[in-house]
This record gives sequence, C-alpha cells and structure tokens, in this order.
Amino acid sequence: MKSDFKAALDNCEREPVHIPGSIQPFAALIAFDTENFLVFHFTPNAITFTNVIAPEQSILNREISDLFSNRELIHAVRGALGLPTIQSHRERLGIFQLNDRPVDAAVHISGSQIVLELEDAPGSIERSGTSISRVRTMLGALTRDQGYEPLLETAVKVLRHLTGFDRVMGYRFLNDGSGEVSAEEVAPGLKPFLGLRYPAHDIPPQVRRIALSSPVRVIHDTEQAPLELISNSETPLDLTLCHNRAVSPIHVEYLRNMGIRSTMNFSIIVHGELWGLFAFHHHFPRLLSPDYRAIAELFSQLFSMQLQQELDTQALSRRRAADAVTTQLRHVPVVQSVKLTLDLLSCDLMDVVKAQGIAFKHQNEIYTSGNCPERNAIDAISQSVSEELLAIESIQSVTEYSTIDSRDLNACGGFLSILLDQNFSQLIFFRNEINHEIRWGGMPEKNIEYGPNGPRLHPRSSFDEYIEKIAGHCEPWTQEDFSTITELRAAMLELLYRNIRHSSREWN
Ligand code: BLA
Repeated sequence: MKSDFKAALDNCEREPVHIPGSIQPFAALIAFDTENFLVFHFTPNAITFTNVIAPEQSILNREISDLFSNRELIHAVRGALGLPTIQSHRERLGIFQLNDRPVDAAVHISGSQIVLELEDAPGSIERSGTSISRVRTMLGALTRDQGYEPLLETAVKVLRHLTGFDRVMGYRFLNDGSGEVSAEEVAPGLKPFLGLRYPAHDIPPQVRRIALSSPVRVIHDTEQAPLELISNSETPLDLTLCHNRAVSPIHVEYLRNMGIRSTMNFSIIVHGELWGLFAFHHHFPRLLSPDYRAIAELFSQLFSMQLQQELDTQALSRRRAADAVTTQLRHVPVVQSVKLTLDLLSCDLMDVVKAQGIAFKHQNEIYTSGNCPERNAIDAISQSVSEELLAIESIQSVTEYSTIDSRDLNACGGFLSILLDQNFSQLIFFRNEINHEIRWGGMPEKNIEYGPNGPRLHPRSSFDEYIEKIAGHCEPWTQEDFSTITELRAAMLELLYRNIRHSSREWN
C-alpha cells in the first residue's frame, strides 16, 4: 500500500498550477478566440483599460476591436499572431496609450484563445534603448573560463543591483532533484542562505516543466487576494505563459512561512533542461516593471548560454583527457602484461574517472592500484555485480554488502563497476568515503493534513537550518562519469581481446 507521504507527494504533483482560474491583480487579462476575436475570458480589472464605461458591464462575447479605441494595439496583436513562436512564447507588444495611461501589453496563444495581458507602465524606459545597454553592461561583468561558481556569483550581484530585491540567489538543481543555493547576494542584516539545500518536493515536477516553457515567474504580494477570471467557456484557460498567473495556495503558504511577500524566479536553462533558477526574495511587496523584467529575462537567457558554454568547455576538457587515455590503451604493445599495462595507466584512468582506486578482475586474478578495499571485499562486490554498468554511492548502505566488515573497505565509500565481456572481466573504480554535512533549509517535516482529496503535504513551518551528517558515501557518480566510463570501456575491451586473451599467462 502506498504510504501517506507518497500519496501526499502524488497529490502535490497533481496540483493544477497552470489553470488556477485567477490572476494576480497587478495586470489584467482578456482572452479572445483566434477566429472571431470574441472575448471568452476576462478579469474585472481589465475594464478600466477598455472604452466600456460601466464597470459592471460584462465584456464577454464582445469583439476585441470594439473594446479598445487604440487601433495600434489591435494592429500589434494581429501582427504578433503571425509570429512563428506565438504559441509557445509570450510576446511583449510595447507601450500603448489606453484611456490616457501608458500600458504595457503582452500577448500569446493558449489553446484556442489569444491571451492579452495589460499592465500599467508609468515611466517606461523601453523606447530609449536603455534596456539593451543595461543588459550589455550586466553581461560584461561576467567572468569566463573559471567554472560556474564565479559566473553565478557575478550574476546574483548584478541582478540585485538591477532589481533592489532583498535577496537574489543562484539556485542550482542537483542530480536527486534537490537544489542548493550556490550563490547569493543579500541585504545587510539578513541571514544568509548560501550553501543551504532544499528538497526536491519544494518545487514539484509540473512546476519545473512550467519553468522550462515560461522562464519568468512573478509573485507580487503573497497577502493580496487573487482575481478570478470571468469566463463563458467550460474549458479552463491555461495560464502557463502569463506573468500574472495566480499563485498556488500551497506555495503562498510556503512563502508566508519563510516570511517572504514578493518573489521572482528566472529559469537558467542549459541544453534544454532546467539547470537552476535565479530566485529573488523581498520582505515587502515589490513589483518589477515590465521593462526591468524584460532586462532580467534577457540577462538570464544570455547567462544560460554563457553557462552552457562554460559547462561544455569543462566537459570537453574531461573528454579530451579520457580520449588521451583511450589512445594510450589502444597503443599498448601486444606483449605487454596486464600488470604492467595497468601500472602504467592506472593513474590516468583514475584521474579521468575521478576515482582513488582501481581494481581489475580477469578470470580469478585481481589487480589493484590506488586505494581499494581488501581482497575479500572486492570479491564480494565483484561477485554481486551482473549489470554491465553499476554505480554505488555507499557500499555500506547496500544490504547485499552487509557481510563485508566495514574495516575491510579501507575507507572506500562507493564504486563504479563495468563488466568488460561475458567472462566477467571487470573493472571497478573506487571512490574514497567523504564525510560531509548537508545543511538543509529547514528540518524535513512530513507535514501531512487529511482532507476530502486524501493526504496533502504542506510546506514545513520552519526554515531554520538543519544539519544532516552523511557518512560512508563517496562523491556522487554523475552522467559525465558514465559517459567517460563507457568510452573507456570500448578501449579496454579492445585491449582485452587484443592482448590479455593471448597472454593471460603473463599476468605478472
Ligand atoms: C513553486 N517552490 C516553487 C518555486 C520555487 C519554490 C522557487 C517557483 C518555481 C518557479 O515557478 O519558477 C521553492 N523557493 C523555493 C526554494 C527556495 C525558494 C527551495 O526561494 C529556496 C530559497 N511546495 C512545497 C510543497 C509543495 C509545494 C510541500 O513545499 C507541494 C505539496 C508546491 N511549489 C509548489 C507549487 C509551486 C511551487 C505548487 C508552484 C507555485 C506557482 O507557480 O503557482
């Protein structure tokens, strides 16, 4: 039977975040059908932007060009509909005078509807070209060729300078879905969050998917009531791309528990995946103007590209090192013994796989180099493996290895094993145990309430730091490690067939 915690997590993942049926009142929404431009959905605050006098009069079913005297706006909407990206991207149309107010308009298509967002835009800088030069200056501050950390650190500095938010974080997702505050710029006097880890379920999968297609999330004020959509359609309007999409009540609860009134998130996307977020906190309501949001959005997009380049460069240099070892393996002379071969190459092999020990098993012989467990432990490990590739982060946590005396592990935390052929020639890389602490942003509580829809997980009530001590684990194995190993495997196999088979007597 499913545990209540699992059921509560499932409910969390089912939360229909994209169709809240309401908006945040800082902007208005009018949605009309693509065929006849007749209004199907609107929010009451949209009336003040139209030429409809009586506020209570419904604008449902009215044609959009009857509602706005400003022809430029209607032209701009029609023009935007020709854009190839209009189904998947929110297009900012510019600033229009509506009822003598400068109004920022943005449009996109959602299902069969054209969604128009309207927002007051006093003092807009858009026309002066300042936005572009701002972004250029911000990008100029980014350093190159030093890994992602300095890039993130500079980015949060320039973003806080731009926005004036109390806290700007570079939040990086880890392999298990949890996330870490990897860089932070925070107002003096506030507790730093730098280095804190947050569990995966704080940001459920559907929310991550939205962050991929809609890279800007604005939450103006957690204390402000949402405005409901007035609709003449049964089909709920998907608000994924709207900047003013109302906030899920569960997340409002989360932010309130954190003491936050306003937040923004800008997605950091690398190779089409959500790598992280720029996360902003403010302790009072704070709304960035559409211009400034556009600056921060463009900066985040260009930042993502620069980060991708940086990560690619790192991966490339690792691949080059693996290639060099592969070449060495391919040039091992036929007469060379296994021991000599591995003596020569083990340092390089361990280097590219970031391991501290290596064991090679062929028939009943085991050859080791670097820091490996005792022979009996290696035997137990090697006999248990039937997968072509197996990565274990903590030998001590696997029940199958409970018979191994932990002293025999010689402080090896985990291993990565590859089977080379059907005779079970096997290469095992060992990584040393690292004792470390995870500093969680709050004690992981299972705060479950039972309602009509079953168990429901609520955000934890305290975000005070909680330290988890991790022992008996090694540095996690990554996708890159697997790629490196797979590449090496081919060369090792070649060597094995070319060499070892014919000279197995020359083991020593
Ligand atoms: C949304 N939760 C989010 C988002 C963030 C976080 C950043 C918005 C993501 C985006 O839209 O771009 C989490 N915010 C954080 C974290 C920090 C921060 C980790 O500032 C660290 C400093 N949340 C829970 C639980 C559930 C949950 C238990 O804690 C589910 C039961 C759900 N989180 C949840 C939902 C949203 C969310 C539903 C979407 C809110 C919305 O966009 O309407």
